[in-house]
Amino acid sequence: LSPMASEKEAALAAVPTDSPTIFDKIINKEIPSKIVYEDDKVLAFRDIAPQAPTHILIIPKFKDGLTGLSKAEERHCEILGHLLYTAKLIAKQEGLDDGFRIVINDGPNGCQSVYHIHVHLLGGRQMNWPPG
Ligand code: IU
Repeated sequence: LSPMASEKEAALAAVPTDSPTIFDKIINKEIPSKIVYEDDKVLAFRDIAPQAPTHILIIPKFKDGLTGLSKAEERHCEILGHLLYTAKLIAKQEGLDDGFRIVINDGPNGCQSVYHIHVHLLGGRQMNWPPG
């Protein structure tokens, strides 16, 4: 299986849940990750299966029901904006001056495998469109 196929399989096997996920363990530093940015609201770390030279996940420290974008409520607008603004700051920090890609996978069709909202920041190579 290509890495992309196995990620799709992981996504299709994932059960949407509001329970804690592996990302809570990363936030609590119970399991190690390569953290590139952190403040009181968000954490950003390198994806363990990078799909580009730069592949970083940006997540809220407090999920607050935001398992995925499809669960967003008006109260989440501030954290959603903060996640995107953080992506921009990290893109700059990573030297992605020629551009980058932001992805939020949602649900089985979107290939979401971890039910704690996360923004993918991908860069360092030419991206393609349409996506797979
Ligand atoms: P997705 O949008 O839910 O498909 O993305 C989940 C990502 O989390 C995926 O790119 C994984 O490689 C990544 N990831 C990780 O970085 N660390 C982990 O312990 C696990 C998944 I599980």
